[in-house]
Amino acid sequence: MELPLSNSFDQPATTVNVDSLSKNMITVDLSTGELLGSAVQNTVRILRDLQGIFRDETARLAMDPGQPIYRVQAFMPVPEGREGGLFWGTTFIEPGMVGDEYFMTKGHFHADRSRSEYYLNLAGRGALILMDENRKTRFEILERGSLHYIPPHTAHRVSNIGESLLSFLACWPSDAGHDYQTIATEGFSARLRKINGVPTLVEEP
Ligand code: S6P
Ligand code: ZN
Repeated sequence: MELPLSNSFDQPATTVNVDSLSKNMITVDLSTGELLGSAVQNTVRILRDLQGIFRDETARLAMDPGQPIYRVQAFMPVPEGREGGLFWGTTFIEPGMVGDEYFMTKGHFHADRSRSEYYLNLAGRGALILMDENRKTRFEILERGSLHYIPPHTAHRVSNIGESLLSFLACWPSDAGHDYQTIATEGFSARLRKINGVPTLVEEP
């Protein structure tokens, strides 16, 4: 069967055999968020990769450096940096603690500060920590089905505050880019810590 469809996402439409469509097809397992398809890119972050992220470096160094912390899948149908496209991804964060902090992502501003993003939580319980450019920090609870809009000019990171794997879907502009350096040097103004068993946002001194 012949269909007028593109077999490359940023090329003009051509006629392709329907059998080849499956090569570019992405599916989402709606119970876990797992993206399936040959175009999916995978990144894994283990504890060794997260030097300087957690408050208690002594606690981090006492743990297995190979401990998986989080994994990101991304579908990027146009080159990163190109205006007008959209990327799609799933992040999976393991349950666990480093000292009194939950396993969490590195966190970033978008390199183009005007770019926003959506998160949709699928499984587990988390906290989306948001910091504006005046360093005002707040958090939103992620639970199954919760949708989160990350406004422009807002750094974002996610902590797994539950006992099971956390997974959430994300959609962001292809020209957003990632500024990790600002967080690496200045951090967030507050950290989400487990205090008397409760996730509590604590201002940094
Ligand atoms: C991309 C989006 C997510 C994160 C992912 C990991 O803009 O916000 O896909 O990349 O949750 O976090 P991080 O801070 O290590 O990129
Ligand atoms: Zn982002």
